[in-house]
Amino acid sequence: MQCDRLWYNARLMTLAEASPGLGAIEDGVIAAKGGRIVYAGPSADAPAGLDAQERIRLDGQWILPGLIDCHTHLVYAGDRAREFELRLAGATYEEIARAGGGILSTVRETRNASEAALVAATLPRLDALLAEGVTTVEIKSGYGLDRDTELRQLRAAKSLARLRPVDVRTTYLGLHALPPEFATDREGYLDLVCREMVPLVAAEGLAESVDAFCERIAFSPEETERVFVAARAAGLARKLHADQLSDSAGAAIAARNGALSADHLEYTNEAGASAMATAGTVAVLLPGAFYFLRETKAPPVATFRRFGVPMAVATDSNPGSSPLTSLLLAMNLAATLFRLTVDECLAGVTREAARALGILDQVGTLEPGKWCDLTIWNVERPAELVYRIGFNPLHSRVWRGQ
Ligand code: DI6
Ligand code: FE
Repeated sequence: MQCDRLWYNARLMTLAEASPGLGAIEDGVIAAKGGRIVYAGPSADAPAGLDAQERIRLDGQWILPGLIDCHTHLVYAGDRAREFELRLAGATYEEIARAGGGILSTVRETRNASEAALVAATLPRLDALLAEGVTTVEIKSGYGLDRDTELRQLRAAKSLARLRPVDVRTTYLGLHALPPEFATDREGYLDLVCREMVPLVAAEGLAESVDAFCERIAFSPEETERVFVAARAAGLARKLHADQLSDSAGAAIAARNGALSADHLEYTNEAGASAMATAGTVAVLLPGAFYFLRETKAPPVATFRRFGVPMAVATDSNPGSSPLTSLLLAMNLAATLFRLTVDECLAGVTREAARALGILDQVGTLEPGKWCDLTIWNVERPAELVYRIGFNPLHSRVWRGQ
């Protein structure tokens, strides 16, 4: 079989579910044609006559699937360094939010930014992720909260995929905070989001999913259900910021609404974890926010394991609670702070992150038929990717076979 490109003399972590562990293969080969994987396995089992226009000999480097950051708020204007200083001086995240700072301060700056300005502000953050091997990134809106700015944020996010070799999955996060012009009219804002915005972003193809911040400082379980009903009617997937700062029954709401994922989950209870397992809802763990807000209650990882809830790891990159643009560091934090195993971390930024975005049939593992998105690492053991702090051993990154 004649292919476009072939990597050999490599070690592979395929992450294929049928394989034991993470599917490690010594002396492996990957071949790509038309951007897709046509073979990934031991060189001894490669189909006879497998050849390629370009043959790349590696030096025993490890090849993993391209990394997937499945929860970010990458597109915004300004920063919140001043709030960071206030928190260092003793103010809490919730106090700052209730005083009109927090998310709403980023909303003010984002409303004043053009689409070009948003793209320009985001590119350095995106490039930081790509430099560590990210090949798919999810990006949420939620810093506009009015019609035009939310659309602008989503368009800016989509346009990043035309500027860089990366797949961008977008999520409409209308229920992130109550915008000031609706401060005395929650019902009016819920109507705008559920009746106008959700159908609009679906019709314009600007988002694949709908998310909400279900929290006592944000939106209630009932309000969350309403936006989920609208999302389902519009044919959009559901995701949820759930149980981050308090137990709001978010995990159960996400599960009940067939959400792809419930994210954060520090305060999730056992019933919520059980419901997630039954629904197949992925637990997206965000240790960057836990660390940066100096939270003390870690998500119930042992309970997720016991019920068989799949776990992903993401940066939650955002200006307020997780100004983090390193998925490698997110893995280290997940291991150190949440006690995830190395294998759970590596699966959490590949296969399980793909599952959390509903694209596991396309990416997330090294298997024939999937996009050939690869990361090639200068490490002796893949555990080094989780173990090191602030060191990037990426040898090269392949997106769609290139
Ligand atoms: N939870 C978070 O951690 C971020 N959004 C959310 O719903 C924080 C966003 C911010 O503070 O700007
Ligand atoms: Fe978030």
